[in-house]
Amino acid sequence: MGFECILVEKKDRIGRVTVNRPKTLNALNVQTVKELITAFRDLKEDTGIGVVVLTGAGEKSFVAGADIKELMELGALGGKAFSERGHELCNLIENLGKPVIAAVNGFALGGGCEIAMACTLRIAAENARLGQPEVNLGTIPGFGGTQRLPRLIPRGIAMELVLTGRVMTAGEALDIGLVNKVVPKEQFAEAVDEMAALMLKKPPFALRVCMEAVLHGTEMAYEEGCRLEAELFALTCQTEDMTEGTKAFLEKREAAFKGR
Ligand code: CO8
Repeated sequence: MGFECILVEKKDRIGRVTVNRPKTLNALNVQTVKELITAFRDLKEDTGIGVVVLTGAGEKSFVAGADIKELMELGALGGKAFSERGHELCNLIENLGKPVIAAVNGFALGGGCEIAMACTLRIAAENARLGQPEVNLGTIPGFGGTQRLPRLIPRGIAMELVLTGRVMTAGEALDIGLVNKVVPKEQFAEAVDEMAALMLKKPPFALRVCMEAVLHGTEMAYEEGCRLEAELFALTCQTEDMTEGTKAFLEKREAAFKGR
């Protein structure tokens, strides 16, 4: 696949996607969003890939938001289409069926913070800065930020962040639960790989249904969520990997999962 704005690498069951527009701090133009959708659709279908890592090129930025030059010229119809494309991408990432780690290596602002929130979890380098500064441009988060932020962190804090556009340090993002971990820059790549390796060892179907239960179950009434959990639990009981996992425990050995 020939891409202009992103890099995709597949190795050792990890798909690595890098937004590659360092001159604009990896801002998302229409082309980048289009390419990300193509890449993530492929990674979803690729059964050889167990975990995906999303990051930004260069030392300074994950994604500094939508490309402000393009935003200026969108108009109402263009704005709606761009926002819908952003939603399509974020929903695709969120429902990929395999863990997606946002390796937040710098600025994750506006659409950048929103894409990071659509990922399964977020590891931030110490220099990362996160926030929803759209209000400073006279607009609002348009890639799901008004919806995902208050689902991830307390609503009052989410409201403050979108109303003030305040940019947070990685440490503050950790304190409010927006990121899972903050790591010194020198250990960042290693920490991301460690997290990917941890999840690659797990049975992929169990990972998939865990994510489904959390993502969809928490959007339902409590009883319905529990029903969904019971159905998904029952499905795992029919897998070879569950037979292997339980057997390995009783035989006091490490399980050898086969993804079946
Ligand atoms: N878009 C386009 N170019 C950008 C962007 C961006 N989002 N961010 C940075 N750049 C460019 C700068 O213009 C600059 O270019 P040049 O060298 O040609 O002047 C280059 O990247 C380097 O940036 P700075 O010189 O500003 O670097 P600093 O280290 O001084 O500052 C900041 C870094 C703080 C990240 C600063 O660049 C900044 O504030 N950027 C904008 C952040 C922002 O507001 N993001 C939100 C954008 S809006 C959005 O994401 C909405 C999403 C939903 C859209 C819905 C569609 C309808």
